[in-house]
Amino acid sequence: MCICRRHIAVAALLTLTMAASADPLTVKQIQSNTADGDASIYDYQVVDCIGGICVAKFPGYRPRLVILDPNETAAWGAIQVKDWIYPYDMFEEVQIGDRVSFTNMFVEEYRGTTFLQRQSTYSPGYVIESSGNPLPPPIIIPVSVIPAPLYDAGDDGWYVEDHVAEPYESMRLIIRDVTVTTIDLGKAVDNYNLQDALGHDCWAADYMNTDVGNSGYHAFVTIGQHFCAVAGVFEQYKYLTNGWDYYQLITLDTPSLAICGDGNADGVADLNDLPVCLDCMTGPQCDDIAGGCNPPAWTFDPPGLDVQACLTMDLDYDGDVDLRDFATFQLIAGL
Ligand SMILES: [Ca+2]
Ligand SMILES: [Ca+2]
Ligand SMILES: [Ca+2]
Ligand SMILES: [Ca+2]
Repeated sequence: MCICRRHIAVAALLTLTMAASADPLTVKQIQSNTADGDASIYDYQVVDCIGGICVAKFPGYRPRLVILDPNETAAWGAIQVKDWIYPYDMFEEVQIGDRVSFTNMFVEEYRGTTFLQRQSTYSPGYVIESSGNPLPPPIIIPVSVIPAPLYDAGDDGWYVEDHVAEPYESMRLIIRDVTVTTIDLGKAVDNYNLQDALGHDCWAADYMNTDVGNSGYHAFVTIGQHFCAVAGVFEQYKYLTNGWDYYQLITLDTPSLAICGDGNADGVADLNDLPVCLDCMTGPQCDDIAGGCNPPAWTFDPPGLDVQACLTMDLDYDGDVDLRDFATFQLIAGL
């Protein structure tokens, strides 16, 4: 992806002439105040931001942090922050689990996703407030909330019907019980369609996935593959003059693609996954609540295990890992 010259020129101009003057904004204020349900009204402005916890990092063309406000974990709570200044010391210094605040950040709507962009004049532009904070768990949402785009034969384009998914932009999401039905979709021909048991579709991609390399799909992504859960950072890609407006769930690593019963994320459910199944067994605290746990078992999964690891073991999708799941695990794993 390249940045158009106009953006660079405007950003350069703003760095010379603008500094944030109002009170610091929350991530939610930047994201949720939109003109059209999508683009932030702060686009092209320079703002201070209270920030949040770094929950992911992506060392791409312009390295970026994914920041989640721990007080806004249900919606509108996340934003990506681009480090525009070589040698990218903000990106290098900020670690996952750091709480970070920002000053004099240029708000940029780029291809449908809202970014904060670090500026040189007001460097460093960020303060690491604390480190080692627990990461708010990704939120589980229905596939129907993040619908795939629809094909428009009139101009050979793919567009979402509306921007109902916008509140989840840049948040870490989990969808459950989905199957790969199509690949090679989207602008970069790297999207795949995930369909849930009710027939709802959404798009995903693996370009941030650390276990994939520079391009292509994770090895688990093949047509017909079912996942107990798929986790990722949610993004929009919009390029209306070229026929695109869609949202995509970007997986981050192998455990993001959680195959049922495959607790150790090696692609096979077998005896080697039994320890994860036992670790995730939630015991009697979940047994007396109809429909499973409240809160669900994955919110108190064992330290050192990804949320997705326990989701590989909730084989009836009811929020817990109990003896019924264990019985199914035995079947899947051939024990
Ligand atoms: Ca957007
Ligand atoms: Ca946005
Ligand atoms: Ca396994
Ligand atoms: Ca269960």
